[in-house]
Amino acid sequence: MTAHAAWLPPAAFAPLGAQRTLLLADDDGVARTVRDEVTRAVSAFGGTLRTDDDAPSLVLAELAAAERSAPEALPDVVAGLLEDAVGGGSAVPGEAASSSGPDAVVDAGLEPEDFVLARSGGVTAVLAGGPHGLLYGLHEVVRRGAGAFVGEIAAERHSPAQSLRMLDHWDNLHVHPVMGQVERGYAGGSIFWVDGEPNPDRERIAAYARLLGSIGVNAVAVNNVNVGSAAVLLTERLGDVVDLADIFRAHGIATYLSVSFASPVHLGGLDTADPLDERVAAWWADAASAVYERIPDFGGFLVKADSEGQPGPFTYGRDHADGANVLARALAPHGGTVLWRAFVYNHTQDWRDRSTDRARAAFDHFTPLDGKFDDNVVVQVKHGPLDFQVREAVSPVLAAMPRTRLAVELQVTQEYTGQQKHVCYLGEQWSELLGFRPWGEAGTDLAGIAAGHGPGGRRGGIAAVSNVGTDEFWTGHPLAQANLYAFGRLVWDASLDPLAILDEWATLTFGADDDVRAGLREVMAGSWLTYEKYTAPLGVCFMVTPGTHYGPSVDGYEYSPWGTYHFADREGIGVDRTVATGTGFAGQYPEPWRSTYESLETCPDELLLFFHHVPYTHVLRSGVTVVQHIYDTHFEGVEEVEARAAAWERLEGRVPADVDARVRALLAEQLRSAREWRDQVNTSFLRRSGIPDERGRTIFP
Ligand code: GCV
Repeated sequence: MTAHAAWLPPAAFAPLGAQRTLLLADDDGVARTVRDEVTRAVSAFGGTLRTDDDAPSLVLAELAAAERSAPEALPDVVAGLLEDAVGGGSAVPGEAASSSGPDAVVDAGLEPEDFVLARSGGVTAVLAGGPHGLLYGLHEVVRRGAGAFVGEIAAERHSPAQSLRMLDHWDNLHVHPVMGQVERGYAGGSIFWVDGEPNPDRERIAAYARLLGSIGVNAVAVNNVNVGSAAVLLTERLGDVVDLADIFRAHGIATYLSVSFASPVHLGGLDTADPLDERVAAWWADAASAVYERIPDFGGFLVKADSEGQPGPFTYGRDHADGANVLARALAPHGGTVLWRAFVYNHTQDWRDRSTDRARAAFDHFTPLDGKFDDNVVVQVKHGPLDFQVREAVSPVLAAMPRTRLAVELQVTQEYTGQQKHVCYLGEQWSELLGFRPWGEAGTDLAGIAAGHGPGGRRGGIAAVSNVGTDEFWTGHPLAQANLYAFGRLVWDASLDPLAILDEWATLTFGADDDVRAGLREVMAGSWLTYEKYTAPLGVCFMVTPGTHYGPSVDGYEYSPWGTYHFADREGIGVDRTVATGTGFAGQYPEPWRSTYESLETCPDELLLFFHHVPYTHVLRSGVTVVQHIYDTHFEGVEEVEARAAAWERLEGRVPADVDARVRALLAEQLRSAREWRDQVNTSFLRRSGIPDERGRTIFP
């Protein structure tokens, strides 16, 4: 295995590895993983590890005695499970039980994924509610570096905000003739399969699982939602899934499978996949039982149905609740979950028909079904109503199904954000999205809805499409590793500052070097907004090359069956999605956003063309006209890429040479591509509008 260490290089473990650690945990499962991590760290950096899984209460009593007679004999770090640790009195040696200490913090009980971190009297303590919490606590200590071993840390309780923190792989068993092996993958082949067979490099998969476990990801769907020939993973190739589940389990990650809704026909030989047919229900129940026999902690199924050609319940005149529930009932006896995607729209639409608006589709299909999904169904909703655009409105479905468990779907793979050739740090985009409050300031935000704090109190989670592949840097662009890292951290706690996450990633990956950290901020912070500047303006979306989705094509989707248009003519541009005169999409939001988006006066500039068709001379809230904004942002976007590339050059010699070489080559491509975007978009709107750039810069009339 020749993969880059990403954010877990040995050096990241140096501060922990120099300590004397006492670990009170079993030697199996996820706890074993923790033990292995600490063992590796102490053997590399001169510390010691004492483990005790027999009688933790005795160990703690012994420690308490040592604290009185020989404090120097105390370990520097004590980590263990709450159940083991509390028996011996104070949960943290060096600290007498008090109303504000860890004992008080844990009194409320810890869930299996929770942990408490504290430091007192020279001892750093991690107490977890279960092995998963212990793993997350270990990595919190690693992230803090030397800071975890100085001074005092008042007991902090850490719990994941989301119970489902998932990555979806769009990996195919074989190389697809158009999509490649990983659909919308920009980092080489699948790490799970090579030429249709399981990847023999199990170490590589284990290294990936380790990276995910360290950032708190706890679920992975291993194959593409466009299931194709991988449908057999549910039956004759189940062994592949068993092997992957064994690897992921050790890192606290449950394995899910994307399944084809037509499996009862294609795999089961039935003449129908009608979800209300008893034979179909029985087939799914048998298939699920067979999976659980071999993978008792299997997560469940992920389903793309009636979407972009995938089979689904519409074929049988059934709705999506019928479809999801037949799978849910097969999984329910085993504790499994169905993740049912809401990405359902007509992809064979007629561009001449202006009444159909793709943005409306998920809401129109799904909200009438609110309350009809079984308890073990989570409806997974893309963050926007279209398709992971660099800027689009937030999906109104997320505010409209209080009786349904909802998961927000993000895209770590950079399909529409530079395809891992462009630097585009997405932590800032996700932070903004997850913080969006559909009911205004007083209501909860998207992260809160997913976490079960919405009006119906139903818990879903957050999922995202993974960006890794067989590339030596995992993600093609080495800096795209930060997106994977930020996903895990924000899904654990969406209130974290995305730039602090960026710094954290930089420190773990490149070491505690202030100049490198500052340099990486210059290259990466705000790069999502830079990308927005030189691509499609003001929320208009989809000016990309059809098919590949890379590079500019102003009218690429203008006359297409996929239903993504901008309606630009010589007078103006934008999609009228108002209730008053347009498609009515703005009416799918609750107040205050319904009115905010409906009105030209209040619609935020960055989404103006998503909601309104306006003349090029329309003056934005920023004070400039639409067409001048297009010119300005496209020139600025390229200048910003130039500045970011220059900032990277200043890091020469401070980052490893292989990373430097790859990033430089990609920055050159980003610059080329950004210039192409600038010139095509500016020229296109100069030619259409006939309005020159106020500042007379070079455009190509
Ligand atoms: C897996 C977009 C992508 C498709 C992808 C689809 C989806 O349309 O271009 O490649 O298919 O989203 O999310 O299902």
